[in-house]
Amino acid sequence: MQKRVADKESEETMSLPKDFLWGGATAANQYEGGWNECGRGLANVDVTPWGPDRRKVMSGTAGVHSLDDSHFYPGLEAVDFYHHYKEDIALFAEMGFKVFRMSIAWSRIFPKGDEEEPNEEGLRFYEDVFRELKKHNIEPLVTITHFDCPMYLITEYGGWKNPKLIEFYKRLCQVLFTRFRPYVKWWLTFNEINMILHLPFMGAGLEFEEGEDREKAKYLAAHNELLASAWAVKIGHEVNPENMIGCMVAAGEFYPYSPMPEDVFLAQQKERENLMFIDVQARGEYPAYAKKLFERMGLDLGMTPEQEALLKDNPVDFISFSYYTSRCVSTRPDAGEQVGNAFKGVKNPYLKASDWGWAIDPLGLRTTMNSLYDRYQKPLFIVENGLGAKDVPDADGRVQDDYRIEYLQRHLQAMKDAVELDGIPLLGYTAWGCIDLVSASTGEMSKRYGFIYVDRDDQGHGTLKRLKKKSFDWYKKVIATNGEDL
Ligand code: BGP
Repeated sequence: MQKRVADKESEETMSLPKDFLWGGATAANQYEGGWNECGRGLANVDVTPWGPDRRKVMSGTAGVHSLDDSHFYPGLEAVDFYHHYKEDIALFAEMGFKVFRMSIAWSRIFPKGDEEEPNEEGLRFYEDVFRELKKHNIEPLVTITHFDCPMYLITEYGGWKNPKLIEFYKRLCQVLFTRFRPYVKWWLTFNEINMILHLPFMGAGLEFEEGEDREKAKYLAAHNELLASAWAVKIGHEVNPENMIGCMVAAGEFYPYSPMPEDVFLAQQKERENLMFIDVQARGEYPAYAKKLFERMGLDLGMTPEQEALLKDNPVDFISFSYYTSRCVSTRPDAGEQVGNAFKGVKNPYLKASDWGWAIDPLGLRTTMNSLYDRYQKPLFIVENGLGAKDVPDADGRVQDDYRIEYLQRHLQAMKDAVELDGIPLLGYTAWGCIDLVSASTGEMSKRYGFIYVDRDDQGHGTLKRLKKKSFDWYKKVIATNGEDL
């Protein structure tokens, strides 16, 4: 008897939990399309062009407010989930998804952002999607905002710099939590909230004026989002105590390029930039180093005792994150080629990289999970991970994406090691861009992540037909065996 109990225990500790949430992740702005349907208003993501100007616009240094430019495709139509959701959800169900991550387009619910009443047609669209998911026993995991802000809130109010946006966001949350209570239990407040420091137009609708102190503006906007996030947790728990509400950060370790103490220190500073966000969302207060930084910057957040209590009393239920790569940093200008995207770093000589220069580092995922759990002791959820690649269908229309399978196998093994050998409580795993969608960094279709190929190119040509890639069958098997057979 004693032995049977011991065997059972080791069986349980040696595999992923039975209710592990396997699935895939998307975002409205990159997937949904239907940008001008059912009364949806214009959003920052609609006026972020692809091509050479994209970076400038995303970082808030080139204001664009109208659509008089053909460069805006393909974000506007994306891959048209708006009209294909039934077909897509059936494919996710075929793979065995337990969970599907998606986001709400804020301007579909409040077209300008500051209205008193929501747009019923927009609510109905998401209700239909949730019903369809329910039919297939798939839990929605909903990101309230994923790089998404109504354009009117930017032009009239200045984006998240303005604390009025907290009120508008609260209204959005109240509507979503109440209306979708029968369908949605899993929520994320802001996608990659730390991205605000790197891509402030995408992350917070920020545009900078000549001579404006950008650092101050970014941290102020971040503070407003952090307060809004705490409100979301509070409102979400009041509406339904069963709700599980998480924060979401762009994670990935910063490695010192060398053992030079200056490099080690720099890596720690970079790490702290990200941890500051989770500290507020999970522990309810800014870390001491952030308070000192604000002092040096001359930034007064004007925090009231009520706001302090709001943050303290409403920590998130779990910590979710995206993980694609680790970064290597150095203080030495001659340390090597600069690589990476929003987070720039030095090329890591020990790692291969994707076609976009993102270092492939499966063990880094396990390190990241350990670091996060050591610091916060909250359950984790991996809500983005995957390999962006230029997939080309063969003569039979099949994408033989063995490279993607290999990337995912190695990352899932590292994830399992973190759970099974390090004891990390992990709620689930949603592979990014489970169906091909528009890339956030390039605005193009040709950087693909999916298990499902979508016939659409960077110029907007293509039938939008969905085709299963080789990785589709592989992921189906992974889910069916609860990750035993990678
Ligand atoms: C994250 C975003 C996603 C997604 C992903 C992949 O930063 O949350 O929206 O796009 O990165 O990045 P990319 O599309 O640039 O390859």
